[in-house]
Parts: sequence; structure tokens; C-alpha cells
Amino acid sequence: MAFRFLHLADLHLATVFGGRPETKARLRDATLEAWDAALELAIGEELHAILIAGDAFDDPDLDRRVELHFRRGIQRCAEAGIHVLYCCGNHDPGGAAFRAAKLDLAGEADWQQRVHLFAKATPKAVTITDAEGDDVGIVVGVGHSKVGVDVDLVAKLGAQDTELPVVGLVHTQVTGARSSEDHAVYAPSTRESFLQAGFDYWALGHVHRRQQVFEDLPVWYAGNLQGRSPKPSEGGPKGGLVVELEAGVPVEPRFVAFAPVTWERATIDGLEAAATTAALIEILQQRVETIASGAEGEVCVRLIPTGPCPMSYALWNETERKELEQELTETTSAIEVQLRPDGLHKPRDLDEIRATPSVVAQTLQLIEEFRSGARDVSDLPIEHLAMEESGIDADSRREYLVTLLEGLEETYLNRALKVDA
Ligand SMILES: [Mn+2]
Repeated sequence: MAFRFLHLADLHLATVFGGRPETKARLRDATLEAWDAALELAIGEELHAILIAGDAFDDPDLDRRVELHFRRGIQRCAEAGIHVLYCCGNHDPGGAAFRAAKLDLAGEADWQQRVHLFAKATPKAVTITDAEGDDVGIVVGVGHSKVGVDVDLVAKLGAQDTELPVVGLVHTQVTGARSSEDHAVYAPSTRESFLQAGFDYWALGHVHRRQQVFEDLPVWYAGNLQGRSPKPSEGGPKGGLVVELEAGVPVEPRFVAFAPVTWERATIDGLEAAATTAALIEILQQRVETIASGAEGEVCVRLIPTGPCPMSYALWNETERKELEQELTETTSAIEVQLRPDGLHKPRDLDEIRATPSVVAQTLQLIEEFRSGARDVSDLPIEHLAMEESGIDADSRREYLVTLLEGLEETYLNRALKVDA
């Protein structure tokens, strides 16, 4: 019989979000709705357990109503016969002085017997039973007792002497995990840390990008429950992993989206024709709607306009940009639209730039002369070109230089003419 559970992580309840006041409020509620949706699934599918891999809430001084909402959810689940296993992370350390320890999860009530908080660096193993009282699996967990844990908690978990499937539950930064650079290095672990215990599944939290960390090991980040910002690792569908585990059998977790709001980001070019505010807005609106129709539920969009645009000055000016963002938010189905005009520039008449005497024109001419071979490069020191030290003739030197010059005009013009708004 398989051990069936839901792996959640990084709920970050009660986060103080960025963005417009309406968006902030919506995301705060959306995070709670995602939590409720996760519970619905666990109860509906009669799972054996919910595993929460740390950072359940964002701040040690979180909103009291959020705390109560979170606790009620745990209670509801446990009353339905589902075990709730929650290990503390860096945002919700388990030491006596912190909030996680004061959630009042331990006690004499029947439901509390199914709730386990891993608050300390000393590992605990919990045997999970099904509705008939039969053992189905073991969860070995360990927690952050304070902020700034710098020891490898994963390495503390040792092999279990059992026939049951075993799961490790830890909030850790695995070296080399994708998007780990977005997070502080707390409780760092490495591939070696996971090998010694030989567990059937690792339910991890901390890195917000959902992923199997190592191709050949059952080490998984569930990712966060609700995307928080336009960062790539916060984008796309967010939710949890449903796992059906049998000892020694390779596992294929099933992702289920719970987040009501999705963050999307996209560059947009082809703005040469946007010569008026109305024309610009229309192009941007269409793009936002295309993105919104491709996403589930509500969507927050960050657009990155790029390339030539006659209205670039309006996008560069902060006041005007905010007005455009407001207009797009109100006239599209996205609940928030942000504009970041990186790489945007006024349309350029290259012939005119070349024909007008200036440093820019001279630079373009130099690039062209090097490229065409009109300028002799035989006496260019090879160390200036960062070339290999071996008898290189003028032809291959020029060919090499041409590869270095590729796309240089565009990069140079973007920099040199940036202030020319
Ligand atoms: Mn964390």
C-alpha cells in the first residue's frame, strides 16, 4: 500500500507584498485561498498526510487572523484523519521565543495527536498510519530553531531500519539547485548530504522554484504556494506535489496548482508603430490579454518593452509610466500590469546618425572599417584581442575580430544614445 501525501513548502502566509494597494490585498488573500485549496485536495483525496517544508508564514510578527486561519486549517485536516507534519524554516523558526512554537499545535485533543512540529535541529521520526490504523510510512523531520542556521540539517537524518517508505522533511538550501541564488544560504546541503540516508523521497522547502534537484535522486522542492513577484522563479503556476510512495520504487510526484494568482513576465518588441499614447496602449493591451488568456486564474503581468519605439519617452518617465500601468490594469483582465522599459530606444535613422559628424558616427565608422577589412589589424596586439598565443596571420585575426564585433552597433547605440530622450 502506498503512502499518499501532499508536499507543500514556503506558504509565506501574511507576506507584505509590493505593488498597488489592491494587488497587495489580493495577494494576501490569494495566499490563504491557496492554503485552503491545498487542504480541500488533501481531504478530498483522503491523503494520509500533509507535509509543510518550512516558511509557512513570512514574518515572526504575522497577522493574528492569518495565524488563526492557518491553525484552523491544520485542525480541520487533522480532524479529517490526515497527519500534518510541519518543519520550521528560516522565516518561521521553532525556538520557544518564536511564533511557530506558539501556534498551540501540541496538546491533548484527538486531532493534535496527528500534528507534528519539527522545531529543532534534532531529528524526529514519525510513523504515519492510515484510517484503519495500519502503518503506511515514516517521516523524518528536522527544523530551524532560530534564524540563520548554517549547519547541514539534511546530514543529520540517518537511515531508518524499516520496510516502510521513508520521507525526509527539511527546509534547506541545496547547493546547485536552480534559482537557489534568489535565496539566502540557510542550512546548506549538498548531493552527498542526501546519499547517506537512502530515503524514498525528500520533501524540501526554501527555494521557490519547483524542481527535482538531482535527476537520479528523489529530492524535490515543491516551490512556494503563491507566486510573490515578477521574478522568474516566482512566475507560472504554483501549488504543491501529490506523492504516492512505495519503498524502493521510483516516484513521480503530481503537481497541482493552488495559487489563484499567477505572475507572468514577457518582453515585448514591435513597438515602432506606436506613435501615439492610444496606439501604444492598444499594442500593450493586446499583449497583456494574450498572456492572461494563456494563464490559469488571475494574472499579474510585468511587460518589458524593448527595441525602437516613438513613445519611449513616455515609458521612461516614471509619472507617465505609472499612468500607463494604471490604464492597463484598469482596461485589461490582468489584476496588475507593470512596465519595465529595459532596452527600449527611440527609433533611429542609422543613415542620418552616420552622416552627422559626431563621436557616435566615428565609432560606427571604425566598427565598419574593422569589419570590412578596410583597416589593417595586423599590428593589433593579440593580448588586446585575448587570442591564443600562436602564429596567427592577419586574415584569421580579422575573422576573429569580426566575431567580437557581432551586434556591437546595437549595444553601443543603446548605451551611447540612451539619454537622448
Ligand atoms: Mn526559507
